[in-house]
Amino acid sequence: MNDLTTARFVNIGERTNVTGSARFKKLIMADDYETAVEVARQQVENGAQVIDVNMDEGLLDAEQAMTTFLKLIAAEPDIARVPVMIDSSKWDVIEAGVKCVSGKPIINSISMKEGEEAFLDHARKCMDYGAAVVVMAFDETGQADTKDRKVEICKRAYDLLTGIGFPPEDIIFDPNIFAVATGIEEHDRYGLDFIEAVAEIKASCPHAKTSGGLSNLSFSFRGNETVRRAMHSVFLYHAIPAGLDMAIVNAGQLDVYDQIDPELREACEDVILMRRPDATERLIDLAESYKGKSAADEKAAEEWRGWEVRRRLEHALVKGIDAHVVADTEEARQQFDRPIEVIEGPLMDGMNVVGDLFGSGKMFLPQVVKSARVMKKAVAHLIPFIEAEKEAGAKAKGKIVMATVKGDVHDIGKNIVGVVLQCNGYEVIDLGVMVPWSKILAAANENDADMIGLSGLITPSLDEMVTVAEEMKTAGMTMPLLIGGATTSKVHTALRIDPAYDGPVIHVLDASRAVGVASRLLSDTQRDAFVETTASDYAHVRDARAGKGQSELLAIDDARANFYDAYLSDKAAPPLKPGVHVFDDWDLAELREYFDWTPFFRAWELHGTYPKILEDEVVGESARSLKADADAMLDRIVAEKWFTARGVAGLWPCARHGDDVVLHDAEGETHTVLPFLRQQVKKSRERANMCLADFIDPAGDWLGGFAVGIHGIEEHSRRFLAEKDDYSDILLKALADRFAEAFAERLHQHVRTDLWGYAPQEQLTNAALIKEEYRGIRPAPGYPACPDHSLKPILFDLLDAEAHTGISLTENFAMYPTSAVSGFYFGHPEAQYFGVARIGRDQLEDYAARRNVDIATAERWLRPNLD
Ligand code: B12
Repeated sequence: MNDLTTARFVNIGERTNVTGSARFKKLIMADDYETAVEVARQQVENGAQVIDVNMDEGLLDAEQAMTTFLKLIAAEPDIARVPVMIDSSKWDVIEAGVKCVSGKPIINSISMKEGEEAFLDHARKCMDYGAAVVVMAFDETGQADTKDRKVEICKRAYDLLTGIGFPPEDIIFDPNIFAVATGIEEHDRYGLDFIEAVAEIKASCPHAKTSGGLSNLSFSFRGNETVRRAMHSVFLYHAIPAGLDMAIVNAGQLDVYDQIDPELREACEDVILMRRPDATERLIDLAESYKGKSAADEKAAEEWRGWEVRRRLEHALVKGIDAHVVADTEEARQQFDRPIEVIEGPLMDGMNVVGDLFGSGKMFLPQVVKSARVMKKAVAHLIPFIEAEKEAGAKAKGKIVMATVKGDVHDIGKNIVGVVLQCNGYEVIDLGVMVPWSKILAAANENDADMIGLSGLITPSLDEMVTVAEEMKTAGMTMPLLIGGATTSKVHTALRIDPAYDGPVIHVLDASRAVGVASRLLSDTQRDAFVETTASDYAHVRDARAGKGQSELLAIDDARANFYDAYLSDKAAPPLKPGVHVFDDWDLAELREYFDWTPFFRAWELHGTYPKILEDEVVGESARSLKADADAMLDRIVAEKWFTARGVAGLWPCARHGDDVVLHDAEGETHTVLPFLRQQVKKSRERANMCLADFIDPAGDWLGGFAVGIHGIEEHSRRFLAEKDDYSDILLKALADRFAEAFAERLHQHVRTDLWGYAPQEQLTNAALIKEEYRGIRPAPGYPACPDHSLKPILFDLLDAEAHTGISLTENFAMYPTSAVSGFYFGHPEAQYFGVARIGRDQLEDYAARRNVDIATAERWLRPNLD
């Protein structure tokens, strides 16, 4: 498995299935939906990108259980962000489920079991729901077991489906993974047949996807977790390159291929690939010795210091140990004729090992960034010698100019990608943040760059990226343009950026994929095919968008009529301390106690929930080491007061006027209008078209606002960069972000218990705060419930935020310092988060009038909600 082949692979969470998980079944049977929802949350946190929900249990009312559960998870933003796979053998259950899902659902499954007519009837209904569909390789004569049957049935289904206009990219074939090593000879080919069938199906059914339920494979080894995990990993190792796009799997329970005991790995491979007649017997024998045994522990010995210097350098790079690197580099320099040979020889060899380990998922991001630090220190030691000899420096694989676009201030993601590319031998020219297009183009030309990489965190940056692409076109450039950052997406890149430029445009999801993309773009043999495939993929995304009916929208008046009818007599009492409150220097030691660590690990591409992630079998070691480094830096940040946490909170009287909330000062003389947006997507029965204004009483109420920012990173960032220590620089910024979020959490608590005071007795643990078990919400401009960033200047005026906190706004409404959060406080007990999603032209025009701006400006502000 390498990064290119695993890059597209999608894990489907399997634990919310009553037929596959005894625990989930028990929870549903006991009506304990609250804990059942937590199972879904854990799946997502453990990396599931889709969750499969199945309620097919004889003693259950499956339809009712499905709808209850789906409605509950739809209300949880961190679960609802991943698509749901509605899994049932009963069509009624599927139809009931589909109605409860607001995003694009995946139906699991339909088949030709009852003939073509029923198959097409179900397929048409799936199309009506805009759903993707899993098609089981099952026909009138039964389930496909051989490769030929799998291919034949899928091909036939594909022709039938595309014949009725079913979008091919919404078809997911499941060619049935069956148990192997059962002792029955006919089962021996099952693994290999599946893998081979996947390759053929992908070749003969363009744009269709393939999937499978992985746990069946190892059914014969129930109770022997080590062997089951090894079998699953080995199977995916071969099936993904063959074209398997997704699988229903417990993502947290996969082993890293290379870390499986080689004897076991070979035995699993023999069985899955049917490499020898006695494969099953041998695996069964071997399996005995793994019962109850956990993965072997490798002890890192200090003996490496005794190795020869080349090996020592490689070890230091792979392990990220910088303690002896300058001495070792010097020793190597003396052994070589020219200093450059140390870079091109042992150091690059070591970095290639790092690159390979990372690319194949055997090493994790924090370790790679530490390796880069070792490399940079070694190179820094050699540079004066290279210059003294007037030698040319080491030749890079390629040159990339990178920048965070104008109006945006975030750079963690860009910096991580930069480090990873440098580790792999690319020269990165980093222009920093808030970079206008003219500077990006000039730098690319002056440096004769091979490609440009753009980064952005907030939605206004998307338009800025289109501008860069347009200007590159005007300038007649043809070099590839890479697009990345939290707010970017393949769809936006395909719809808006790609058409604006004639050269290749590639969306890169994360750091792990950046090297694969860069190396393909610079490869003589792979470039053309890669560029062509990506371009046709994006063209396909555009066609699919153009042809596909999007979810139906209500007229804005009808959406308003279906507003959320909050029980207004429950509204919070007037605040104990109204007005604006300034906090110049909140105690950092206290804020540290309010950290939510999970996003910190996610920023380092370590997926899982804190604190469980520390014990995770795959990433636990990496997570523990990262946490230890973070704690050590935190001790210094607090003791030496590196940061200053400045914030402001305000509470004002207000009233709802339609979708606006109008705030007035104490005398009722001046008014500030806060216009909010309303959901317009047509809802299934009983669900409201929400708008934040719905939580405010038209007869008079209160609303709050806040802004918090962490000052002081620059000095330390400069110091780390001067020391060639990107690792500490990224750590510093990631911790500053944690402080910003912790401050937002702590200030909100202070507002609830003291300033507004509607929850004076509230006593919640940090875990409960992270789960938002308190009353009231604090939506931030840019977040899904109020997606318009342009509300920030209004909020900042109300709070006099710039004067009170030193936070300023860029032309695209990003806040500086970067680690900053601002938003509103709603105190009503029913106030909740939701996503505004797509809105209609009528609301756009209405909004422009309410904001007193022209349509083009409103369009620019609301663009992400108009597509
Ligand atoms: C943590 C977080 C924050 C942190 C810090 C953000 C940061 N430094 O990354 C804090 C708390 C400060 C924050 C603040 C805000 N945030 Co915020 N935040 C997040 C969150 C939860 C995770 C972001 C993260 O971890 N980044 C970690 C880095 C490593 O990832 P990354 O930047 O995406 O980079 C990776 C890839 O994208 C890629 N990549 C990045 N750049 C490049 C460049 C190239 C060339 C390539 C090839 C690849 C590449 O590789 C990187 C490494 O793998 C996201 C939601 C989410 N799940 O993404 C929201 C999110 C990014 N935030 C959002 C918003 C709105 C805000 C605020 C405006 C809210 C507010 N009103 O206060 C502010 C803005 C702050 C400011 N200064 O202006 C929105 C942005 C979308 C939008 N609607 O605009 C998001 C998507 C949440 C959402 N669903 O609405 N946020």
